[in-house]
Amino acid sequence: MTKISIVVPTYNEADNIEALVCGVFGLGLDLELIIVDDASPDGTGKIADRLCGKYPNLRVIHRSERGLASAVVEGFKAAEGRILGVMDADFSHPLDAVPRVIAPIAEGSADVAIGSRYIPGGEIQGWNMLRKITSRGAVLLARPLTPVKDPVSGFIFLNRAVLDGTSLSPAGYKIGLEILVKGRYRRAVEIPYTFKNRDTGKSKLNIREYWNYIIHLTRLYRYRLTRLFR
Ligand SMILES: Nc1nc2c(ncn2[C@@H]2O[C@H](COP(=O)(O)OP(=O)(O)O)[C@@H](O)[C@H]2O)c(=O)[nH]1
Ligand SMILES: [Mg+2]
Repeated sequence: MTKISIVVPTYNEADNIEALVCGVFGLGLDLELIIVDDASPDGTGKIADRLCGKYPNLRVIHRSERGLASAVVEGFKAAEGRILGVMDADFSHPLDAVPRVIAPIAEGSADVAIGSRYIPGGEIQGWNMLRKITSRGAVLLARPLTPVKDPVSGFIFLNRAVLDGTSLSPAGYKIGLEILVKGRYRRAVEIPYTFKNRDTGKSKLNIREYWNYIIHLTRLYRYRLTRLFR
């Protein structure tokens, strides 16, 4: 079986982390799980450390700075798997969708597989209208960068070779978009899934992250343009 490294960024996920770790290992896949915690005040990092005694394939990286996407980059650097992936800690990316998103990479039919809410069969449950509109707006702003319908997805798997020779420097949340723009891949596929808004804990998405997204987009457009005219 191909070894898979799943990176889960966490900030204040004390209510979710144990169930998530248990659920991921319960999938029965050959995987390592890397939690990257940014000094969560609610003790998520400590809970994760404790779980390492129970799950030999669990590792925890502790950082002192904040940033979802940069935490994932840190996790990828430590990862040993041939397949890399990222998912949230709050069960918004359902466990039963994980094998479906990994499948195209494991089978070799794609280099990047994106869990997608914006293709037929995909759905979002539990978001208010404002959140739905801002997400659609974020997708529109990224449209010229990639044909992928859900480029702001945080549920994504890839061959580690996709990152060879790349230098990832995402600002904010959108690790998937960073990979889609800078990664080296021939085929990216989207796998529909139902995003379920979290039941416990709070979203960390705030106005600052909207601003980070604009900064991130600016960098990615500049990156794309400099390569276009080289
Ligand atoms: N390491 C790290 N993880 C973060 C940070 N912000 C959010 N996360 C994690 O990233 C995932 C998605 O965040 P969430 O707040 O649920 O965002 P939403 O689903 O877009 O509302 C969750 O697992 C969070 O714990 C951060 O600054 N650092
Ligand atoms: Mg969430």
